[in-house]
Amino acid sequence: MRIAILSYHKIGGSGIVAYEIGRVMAEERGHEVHFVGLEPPFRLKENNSKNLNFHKVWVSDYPVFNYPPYALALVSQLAELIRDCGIDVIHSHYALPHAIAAIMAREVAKKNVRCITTLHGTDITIVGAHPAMKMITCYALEKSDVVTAVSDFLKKETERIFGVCSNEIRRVYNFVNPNTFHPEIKSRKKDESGKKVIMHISNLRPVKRPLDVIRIFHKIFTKTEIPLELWIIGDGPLKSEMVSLAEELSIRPYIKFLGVKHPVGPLIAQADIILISSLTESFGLAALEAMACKVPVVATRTGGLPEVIEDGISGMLFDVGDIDVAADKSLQLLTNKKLNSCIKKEGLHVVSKKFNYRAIVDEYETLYKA
Ligand code: GMT
Repeated sequence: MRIAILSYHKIGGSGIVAYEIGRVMAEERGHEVHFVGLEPPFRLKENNSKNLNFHKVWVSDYPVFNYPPYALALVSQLAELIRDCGIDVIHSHYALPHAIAAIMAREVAKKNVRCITTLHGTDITIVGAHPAMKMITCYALEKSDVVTAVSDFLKKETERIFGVCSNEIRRVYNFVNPNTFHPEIKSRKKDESGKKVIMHISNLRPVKRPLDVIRIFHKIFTKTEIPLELWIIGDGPLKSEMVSLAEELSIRPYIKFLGVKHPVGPLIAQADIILISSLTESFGLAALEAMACKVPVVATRTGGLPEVIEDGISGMLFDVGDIDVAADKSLQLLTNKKLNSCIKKEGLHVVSKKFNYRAIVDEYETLYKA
């Protein structure tokens, strides 16, 4: 098959998942994959597989436009690709504008191309649900041949927001690349002083509640003698507020802001705990990445995270904003060796069973062919 994959190919869960689906389709299944977007998937640089291609969307910045017309340029250039390369399937990640662009490009090219749309979260819960965007998002859901959502939570949320549409939404979970995320991927040895590293990875936006991470770390810090450090991976609008709060709580010297990192697997594998404090997460890919590296996760009981983590079995959950419980559960993981090792083991087991990458790619391949 010739498959076009549309996504925001920058650092972010949906771009990573889109790239990994394309990579497996090309490398392991022999399909011809064409990524289309404003920038190439960042992991594509390390891959020279002959079946993987990237097509940059060229957008006019002619001054008459208040905003460069990305969606229109994408439709036109995708229609060309359908015509020139004989695309069979377009897999759109992030509904807006990708699902609409796919449907329009199929019309423009006048070809019978299968349109698969994968919903990732904020494309539905924030952007698509906005009254100004609701009708076009609903149209995209109706006109796609198949719509998938990355968790049962997101499937139900989409049905609640848009009502039951003629297209049944299928839940297809996310997965991680086991070559990129595994326990032996550490790039440095753990600190010999016995120091424990608590890590948070996100784009530091309000939905991630990164100030809670500082508060939770502070609480743990005041309750134990164990030497601790907090490593923040990623960057975003709340970074300065995090620094101020850390200074106010006198814990700034124990916090490292490492910025955006790539590859992130070797860093994750060095952590003793991954802390996720989000208000909502349709899936929480960072949790699965940590579990694949055998690092225990302490995360909020919200959105799709309870589908990824079973509390006390494959990780720890706490209610959004409950700093005390998050700190207590983190301390249990730092001090109770048996619990720590059971949770790590079960986390890794879940990654290879419930979120098995081959089984998930099989599901997508079947949907491409149906
Ligand atoms: O808004 C974000 O957090 C980014 C967004 C994306 O497009 O990458 O993440 C969403 O998709 C990821 C991959 O499916 C999920 O792991 C994240 O949970 C989801 N984010 C939210 O629902 C907030």
